[in-house]
Amino acid sequence: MKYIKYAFILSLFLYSCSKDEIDDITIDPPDPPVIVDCELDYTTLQSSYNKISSHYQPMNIPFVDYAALLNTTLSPVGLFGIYAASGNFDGNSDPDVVMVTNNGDNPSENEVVIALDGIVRIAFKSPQVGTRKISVKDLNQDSIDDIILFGHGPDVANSSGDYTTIIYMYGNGSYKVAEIGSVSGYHHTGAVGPLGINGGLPDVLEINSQAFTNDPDGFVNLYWNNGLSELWIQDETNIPNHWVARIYHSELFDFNNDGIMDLILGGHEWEESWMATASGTVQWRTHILKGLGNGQFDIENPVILPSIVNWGVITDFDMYDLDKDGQTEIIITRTTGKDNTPGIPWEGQIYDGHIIQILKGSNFSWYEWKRIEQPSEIFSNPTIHIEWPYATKVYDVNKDCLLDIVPESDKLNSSTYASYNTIRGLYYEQQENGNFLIKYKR
Ligand SMILES: [Ca+2]
Ligand SMILES: [Ca+2]
Ligand SMILES: [Ca+2]
Ligand SMILES: [Ca+2]
Repeated sequence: MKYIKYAFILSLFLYSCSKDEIDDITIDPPDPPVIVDCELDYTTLQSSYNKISSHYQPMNIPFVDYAALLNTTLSPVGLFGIYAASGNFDGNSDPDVVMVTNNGDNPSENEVVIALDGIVRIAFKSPQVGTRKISVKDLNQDSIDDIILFGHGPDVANSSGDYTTIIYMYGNGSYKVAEIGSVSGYHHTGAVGPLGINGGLPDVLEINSQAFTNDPDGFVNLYWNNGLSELWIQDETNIPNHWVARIYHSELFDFNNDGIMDLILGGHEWEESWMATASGTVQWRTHILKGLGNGQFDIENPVILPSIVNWGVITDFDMYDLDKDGQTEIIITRTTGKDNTPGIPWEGQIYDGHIIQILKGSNFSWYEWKRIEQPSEIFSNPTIHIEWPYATKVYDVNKDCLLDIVPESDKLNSSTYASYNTIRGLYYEQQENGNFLIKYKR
């Protein structure tokens, strides 16, 4: 009886409504099925041995506005850059970030700033004049990442250089800064991983690309980890100083899964006339040196990787199985460069734009699989050039569990850097068919 009464009242109500109002109260179609985001576990993307290399960075997060974290505004004029790396610097599962400013115009203002769980907690004057690479690895086996700074000092010929420096992080926001390098040098790059000197602990390899001038018979330095004592012993590899005269980027990675770290190297991929008469071989080609263990590498048989004409400046290496076929791909980030170009941004000539080259292969046999081309406006827009992506990130941006490629730079990430507004959020989104599409995360 009660229901009949309600039905009667409802029918009166419906009768009193116009047709439009009746449409308004019709029942909506059922919701489309909810698509659940796919969450990649970044710790599963590398083999257990390659997790001991500083290439392994499961806490990487893209699109961080480093300039905003530092409360600074980047300028298109002058020599100021922010170098950054992610890690676990406080022992919890939220990503932390370390930033080091490299102010070529006023190096005394360089600082190290560490944000824990997104909040700036540590800031101090940088011990380096020209930090150029930050590696992250737990060096003292306390399950908290430590920070390794490679610096080249003033970015000039015959540079006074920088000492390789470690920032030990102790988890409660406390830290210790230690210069481990015994040689101040033009360390544009370096890498951290077990070199087989003292068991499986990560060692530090620093690459001084100017060392061949004052130490032409010398070899690339390494520092082996004496473990929990945080003591470092200087040693050397068998890589001659001349060999790395044009090497500005490097990573340790076991390409052939033999449990010995191999070394991928690149920088300026062109031959200059002086090299022909140099007292040692300058290996200007992008290449892999097979690791032989005990800090030694197979110099006699470098694995030469495919070059790209006029895109000869290497800015980053990444190794991931992008297409889930069980084989690692090598992702090489490049910007423009060739012989006889001025060393400043020069439209279309040097340090202008980027290209992502992806190699397929296995062990020590590699071929170019594909190139990812930048949006055309990067080349046509004269205000976008030198801020090349020095830290490309491989990351699943759109949460479909396919790895995407994010070409990052301090300026591209900075919301206040107006000249880059049109390309901010740029990434290359992997599709099911293995192609990468230009996309923008807004
Ligand atoms: Ca954290
Ligand atoms: Ca540690
Ligand atoms: Ca190997
Ligand atoms: Ca693959």
